[in-house]
Amino acid sequence: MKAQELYRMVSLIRRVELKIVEVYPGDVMQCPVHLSIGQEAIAAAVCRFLGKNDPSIGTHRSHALYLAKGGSPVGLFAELLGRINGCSGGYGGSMHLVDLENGLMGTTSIVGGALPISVGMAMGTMRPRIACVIFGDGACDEGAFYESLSFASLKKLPLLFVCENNRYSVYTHTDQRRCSRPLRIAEACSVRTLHAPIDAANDAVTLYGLIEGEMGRLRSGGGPLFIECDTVRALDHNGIRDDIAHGWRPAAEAELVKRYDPLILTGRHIDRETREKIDGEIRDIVESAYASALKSEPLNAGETADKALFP
Ligand SMILES: Cc1ncc(C[n+]2csc(CCOP(=O)(O)OP(=O)(O)O)c2C)c(N)n1
Ligand SMILES: [Mg+2]
Repeated sequence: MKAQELYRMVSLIRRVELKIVEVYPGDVMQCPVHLSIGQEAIAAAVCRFLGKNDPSIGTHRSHALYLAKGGSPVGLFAELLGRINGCSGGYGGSMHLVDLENGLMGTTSIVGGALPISVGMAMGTMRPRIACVIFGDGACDEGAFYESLSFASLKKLPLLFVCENNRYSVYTHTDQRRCSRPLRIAEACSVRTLHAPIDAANDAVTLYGLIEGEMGRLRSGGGPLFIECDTVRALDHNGIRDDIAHGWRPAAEAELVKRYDPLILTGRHIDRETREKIDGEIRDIVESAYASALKSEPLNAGETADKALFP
């Protein structure tokens, strides 16, 4: 049952992202998009451990987090289309998703910016609730990363750090940067760590099993947990192009994308018939969500968020 639910979420994230890929060339979405294709299993598995009352925050690449936290596909599509029933009222776009009802406090495009905010969220969180932040390897090049780990460790905060290590900050590989294995910094700050190599991190069922044993300690005041998930980005840093085919990342990356496809790895835990049934249901959900988002009213041209929210 758990495997089916995890597969359903990976399938939902993939299908939503593919819908964006399909419609984006028509210029209907006026915001940049950073797609999660290739990395879907991480949010899917992590968010199974989070309830609506566990505040969470993400980055510029957070469609997967929004959906896995329970956000509606209509709210996401409408946000990208700049419609008033978007999850952020149509003002935020892809990088600024909010869903307070489900405990998604926001997502931010400032690399590393979510980390200190998550520390504040954890400070205001009462046991057994926890806070969670999902961020990329690029955030580990920021000073705020060190400060957040250090403070969370010192105060034994109930904070789940999840690093999606796709080894790239835009097109710069971790080999050319300061920190290729972020969990070492967490270890240096006496934060408990867990490493998910790509075959585990891109398989939601395996990743779920890896994390499961750690959640009791985290929820009962044992201090923060840092999970580093190795993964691979399937498409361009930003937008819908295939940057590997354009030569912006080495061809070997395409091999990783193929070999560690989260939909295939997670799908191996259930039978083909069930997989096809789930995929069919998800296809219908996503198509009708997009159609419904398209019917939502657009924002008034020229109106600013402050005027709309605080008239
Ligand atoms: C403080 C800051 N510096 C630079 C940027 C430009 N920028 C946007 S995304 C990005 C790369 C982020 O890489 P990573 O954190 O690994 O996330 P990924 O895109 O790989 O998911 C950069 C440098 C930014 N948004 N904020
Ligand atoms: Mg990265």
